[in-house]
Amino acid sequence: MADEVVLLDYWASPYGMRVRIALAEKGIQYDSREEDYLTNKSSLLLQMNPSNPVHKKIPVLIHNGKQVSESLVALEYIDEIWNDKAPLLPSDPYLRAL
Ligand SMILES: N[C@@H](CCC(=O)N[C@@H](CS)C(=O)NCC(=O)O)C(=O)O
Repeated sequence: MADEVVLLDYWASPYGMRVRIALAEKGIQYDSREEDYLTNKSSLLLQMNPSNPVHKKIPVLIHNGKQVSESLVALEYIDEIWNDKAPLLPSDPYLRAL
């Protein structure tokens, strides 16, 4: 079964851009949903962001129904899930930490 990937995003968000670049590097097809994140958060954004309960920020990556918030965490997740091409982060833990 093909992966279902949705990104709750806003075009000008540098955090969203980080996730968009990661998905592009990996060649992942995804459904991008533009959010009015300041004044009118969608019900999907409110529902899919339990790990950021106060601000419900974008971006949120939704992979086969499971949410990942925080762009750096999403980056690490993308790198681990689609690990067959285009490594994004160094494999050495210290270099990764830097
Ligand atoms: N640390 C977060 C920052 C994300 C962030 O600040 N997103 C902003 C848009 S660029 C947001 O959704 N703000 C909504 C709010 O604060 O209510 C990340 O890296 O994903």
